[in-house]
Amino acid sequence: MAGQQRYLRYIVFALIAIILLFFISSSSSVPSAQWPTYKGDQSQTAADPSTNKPAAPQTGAEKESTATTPNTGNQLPPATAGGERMNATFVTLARDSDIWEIAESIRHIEDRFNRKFNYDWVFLNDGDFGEEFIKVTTALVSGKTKYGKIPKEHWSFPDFIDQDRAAKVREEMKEKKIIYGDSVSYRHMCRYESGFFFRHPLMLDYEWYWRVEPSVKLFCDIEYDTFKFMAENKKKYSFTLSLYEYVETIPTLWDAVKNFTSVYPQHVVEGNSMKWISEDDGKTYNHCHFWSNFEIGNLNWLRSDAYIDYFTSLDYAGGFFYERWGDAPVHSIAAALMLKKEEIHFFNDIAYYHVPFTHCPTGEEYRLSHKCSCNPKDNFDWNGYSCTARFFEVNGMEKPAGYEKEQ
Ligand SMILES: Nc1nc2c(ncn2[C@@H]2O[C@H](COP(=O)(O)OP(=O)(O)OP(=O)(O)O)[C@@H](O)[C@H]2O)c(=O)[nH]1
Ligand SMILES: [Mg+2]
Repeated sequence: MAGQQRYLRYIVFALIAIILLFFISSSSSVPSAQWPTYKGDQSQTAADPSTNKPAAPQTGAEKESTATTPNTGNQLPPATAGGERMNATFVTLARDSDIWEIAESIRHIEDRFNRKFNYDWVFLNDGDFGEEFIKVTTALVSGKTKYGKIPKEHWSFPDFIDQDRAAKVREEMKEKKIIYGDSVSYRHMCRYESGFFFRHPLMLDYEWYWRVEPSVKLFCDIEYDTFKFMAENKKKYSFTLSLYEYVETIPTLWDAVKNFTSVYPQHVVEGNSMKWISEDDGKTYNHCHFWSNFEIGNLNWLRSDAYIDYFTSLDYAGGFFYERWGDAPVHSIAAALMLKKEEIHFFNDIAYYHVPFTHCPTGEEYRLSHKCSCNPKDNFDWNGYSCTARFFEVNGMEKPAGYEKEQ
């Protein structure tokens, strides 16, 4: 019995010794007072307690010597560009359910451009935006955010449309497997983007817009104010990608355009880009269009009598519902006929992606100095299905150096 008690005593002593050794070793290497004080949420930057300012980012050498997670924090001073701002806004048409795809687009635009310029962002919807959509997008945008509901009369069948005829067309297009051919909402969307977004009360405050869609990407830093560039260089409309439209979606669009130009010849300007959209001086349309999911443009031009007459005339022709006219050819034909050639700008320096096409700037020097992450091999510009080479030719512009390698 006495032997057992002795063993028990040894075991208790050994345990106490191990616990003491553990405490001594863990407190001797890092004095507890050196740990930064964290306030609240763990994602917050560790603050310098004397100034309450975020800790400065560490240099590479410091990182190596401390062997702790780099403490760059999320409160770096704002990298705001100086100078005047233009009267401009981003604009996005979206459903509440597009929230995360829009969040991705905003993050790209903010990181590459808007964190320096802090332009506003208008969100438009035929339905309602929920609390989460508003909370998330407001947190992501560095400018003011505004949310607008589209009035019913801008997102419904006009009374001059024969709904049975429109329904029959949708059935036929479904059978022919034409993309979005059977969709009613897609048609309202195309009509809205063609003729109404720039007249929404929230948009009336602005002169310039940059259109953004869900899940788009920017691949290069943009170091200057693109809106100011447009104004200073007398540009009214711009693009990054161009291509040929699906013929089946616009069989009579060109007839409607010709009808418009015969009624309103005064709206067609001299020195326009007819050559870009027609190979035979306007007899037929070659289906070239600017890809309008990206646009930086002038709202006053879209609100002008010329454009409104154009849209109204096309609307009465019925092709938004009896065919499936897209806002891309509608905007593009308007820009090509009602703007002077020099008023349309190709942004080679805005590296852009919307499924399935990429515009990756031609020219390695530019790509490196602007931290571009796109693969030049993905650049669509010099592909046979793009209309951008034709744009260069029609405008007498020299193609960027190195374009041959990307063909
Ligand atoms: N509020 C609202 N927005 C819509 C609706 N349909 C499309 N949109 C928006 O309109 C824009 C164009 O629609 P998309 O679905 O992207 O059309 P798309 O670019 O031709 O086709 P994708 O290849 O699918 O992107 C996007 O900004 C959409 O979020 C709709 O029914 N309601
Ligand atoms: Mg899209």
